[in-house]
Amino acid sequence: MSTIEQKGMYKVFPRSGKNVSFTHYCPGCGHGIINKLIAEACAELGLQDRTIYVDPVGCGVFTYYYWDAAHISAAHGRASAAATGASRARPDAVTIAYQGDGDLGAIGFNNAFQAASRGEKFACIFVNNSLYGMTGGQMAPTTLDGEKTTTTPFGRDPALTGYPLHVCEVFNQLRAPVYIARVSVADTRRIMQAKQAIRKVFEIQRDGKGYAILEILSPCPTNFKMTPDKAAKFCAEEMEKEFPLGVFRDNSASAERPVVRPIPQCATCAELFAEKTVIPAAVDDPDFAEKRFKFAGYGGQGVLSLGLTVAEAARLEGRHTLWFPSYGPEQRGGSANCSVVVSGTAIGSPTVEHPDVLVCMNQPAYERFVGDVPKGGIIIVDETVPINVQPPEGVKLVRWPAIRMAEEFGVPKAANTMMLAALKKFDCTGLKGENLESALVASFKKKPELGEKNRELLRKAEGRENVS
Ligand SMILES: Cc1ncc(C[n+]2csc(CCOP(=O)(O)OP(=O)(O)O)c2C)c(N)n1
Ligand code: SF4
Repeated sequence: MSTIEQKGMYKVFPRSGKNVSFTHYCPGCGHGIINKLIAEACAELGLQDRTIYVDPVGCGVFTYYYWDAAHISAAHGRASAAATGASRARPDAVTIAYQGDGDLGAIGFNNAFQAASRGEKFACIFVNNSLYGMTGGQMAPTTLDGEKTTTTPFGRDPALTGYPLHVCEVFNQLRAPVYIARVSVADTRRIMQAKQAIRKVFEIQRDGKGYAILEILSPCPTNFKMTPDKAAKFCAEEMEKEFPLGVFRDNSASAERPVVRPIPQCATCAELFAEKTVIPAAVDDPDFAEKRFKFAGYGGQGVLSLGLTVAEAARLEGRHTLWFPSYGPEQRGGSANCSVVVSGTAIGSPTVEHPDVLVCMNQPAYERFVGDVPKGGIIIVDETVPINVQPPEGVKLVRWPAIRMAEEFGVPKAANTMMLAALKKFDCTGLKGENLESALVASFKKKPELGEKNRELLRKAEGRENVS
């Protein structure tokens, strides 16, 4: 790719701490040409301010350094899933998923195929260079019969590894896609055709018409182990025998704008959306010191709802707050934890690596997180947990009889309410006690009698003395 300034691209690419004006692609790589064509089409159509590129893992990974528009980096194979989310959240955006043939054809095939089947409103630009370029040239689903790769050193043998995958032809079995085509960048004539097709998929997205996929045959001289001209020839001659160029479907002229998708109406969502109207905005208060919490135990011990109660109390108080659950694979008995952040200003990340307050309901949870608590922090641990690992210096440890008290009160399931009592008693949250109580009661809104019962138990537990 030349160093001449290109439309739709940044002027310099700040890679590896340097400002350079060339890309990372190998000489003769099709990605470089395709990147330029995409950037030009986007800029020429005046769509830069509306475009969201979803970048892959593969040799195309650095497109966020090159294309001047919004970007999301997806995990390997997940660009179509991320593009689904982006285009649903921003229906008026022009969303472009850029994917290699390993990315889309192998690990990401199902989510790409299902997105196409649902007719998501984005375009997939699918770069087929017949192998895994970034990782050193292994076989991909698109590798040709007899093609040598690092994992098929004697040539791909269909008896062993099957036949090349024809993505356009397979997607052409689906009803929803509006446009399906295959082009190439092997020579100038083909590049000009590719440019037209790329413009077309941008136009389809600009006009909100639905799903489009454009496969682009692309040379990879490095892993073909060929000079750029020989690699381009291989792409034009050998790859096209297996993957003929052409437009498989073009319904763009007749396609209507897809209907706006309704908000999902399962009971929980309906409740959340209904509530949304009454949630007051958080009030900025830079004097309120941010607090980070981790609540951990087994699934079924109520640690997730305990965290949610603290977050809800923060919300009632007009604080910024986030609750972030993490589940083990089991519904009951597996490990579970959640992170809660309460802040006087907007919160950047919901993850909590160093909790100021750690609440542990069991030994594995304690041993997993004890070392993460910083100086000045507090750990509240159920008294049944043996303390085989000492907390870091300057961290206060409270052993609290949550499980025992809940049993004594005749409500064993209320051990999490007992923990809330400890948080209130030792003033760990920085939140008003009345808000903690209200949040607790609100968490039982489907069973109001339990809400009041838990408030009563909370007050009883809070009055508990002789805690080690
Ligand atoms: C989940 C996951 N699995 C595997 C990898 C390793 N990996 C990185 S890129 C890649 C394949 C890239 O090939 P392709 O999608 O064809 O793109 P190209 O590099 O050829 O443009 C693989 C397997 C990864 N990063 N993440
Ligand atoms: S390895 Fe292949 S696909 Fe990757 S940048 Fe080099 S030529 Fe392009």
